Amino acid sequence: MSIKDFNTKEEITWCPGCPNFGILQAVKNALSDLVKEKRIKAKDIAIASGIGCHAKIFDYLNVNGFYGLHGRVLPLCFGMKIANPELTVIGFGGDGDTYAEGVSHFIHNCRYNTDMTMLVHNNKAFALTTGQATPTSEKGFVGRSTPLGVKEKPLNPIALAIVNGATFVARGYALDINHLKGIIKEAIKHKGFSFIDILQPCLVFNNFSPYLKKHICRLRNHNVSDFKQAFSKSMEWDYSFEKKAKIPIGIFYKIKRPTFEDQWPQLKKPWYRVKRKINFKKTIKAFK
Ligand SMILES: Cc1ncc(C[n+]2csc(CCOP(=O)(O)OP(=O)(O)O)c2C)c(N)n1
Repeated sequence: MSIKDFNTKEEITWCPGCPNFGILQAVKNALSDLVKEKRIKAKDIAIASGIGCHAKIFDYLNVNGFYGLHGRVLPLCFGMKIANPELTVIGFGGDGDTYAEGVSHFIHNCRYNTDMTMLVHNNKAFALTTGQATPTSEKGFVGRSTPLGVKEKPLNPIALAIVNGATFVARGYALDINHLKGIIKEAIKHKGFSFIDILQPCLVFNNFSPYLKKHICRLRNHNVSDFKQAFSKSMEWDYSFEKKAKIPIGIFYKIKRPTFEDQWPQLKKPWYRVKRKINFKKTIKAFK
């Protein structure tokens, strides 16, 4: 399947130049590669999205899936994977979606370690609703809900994921498409819960690309299976805009741990392939 085959006919309504285009391209490139390399089957890809600018990606990718509710990407992904463990499940959330409304799902899915991938388009703002602060907004961020500026410390999703048991944790940059494609491929190939926080400045409501250009660096000489090293690297940037900060991108943590589905005998049998005959008459009678 070529990259073009992942296109849909939908008109793309992101703002011109939005870094979400970079994420879309990186995802299409990664999926096309993985299909060609026979690592995944296109028909088995199932995506889920939240609600927000990020979620429009659902309409722009020619794959199966479920356009979800705000904050509920992960329960959908979890359900799809448990219903059919043969699927390649990928979730797309916003930072508001995942770290505000959906933060409890995020923490628990790190613990569960179901074999699926979560991509967060992190623009440090609720963008579709015109720029309110999210948990990853920097201290001082002035938006529609915070005219006096955010007073709290930002949440660090990389550290949160590592501490709570995610087995693949990475950070990418939406405008570094090739690098991001590489991380997405590794995340999908990983057996377990893989999570990528993708920095995606919003050109209208929170354009921090000039800051990123100065501070982003690649993770090098880093042992991805060392918990302490991964955690310490995750703390190098606290999502604020400090002048001296360095923002590492790449894979922070990658380990093997039994997946949720591997530990349930019921899910090991291919019960999901059994064709069941539903007796509608009996079912309707039961509800009368
Ligand atoms: C339960 C619920 N709460 C609030 C909303 C309103 N809402 C729709 S989109 C959105 C902002 C989404 O922000 P984010 O998840 O960061 O994604 P982005 O638009 O930045 O990509 C909000 C608050 C909603 N649709 N459902």
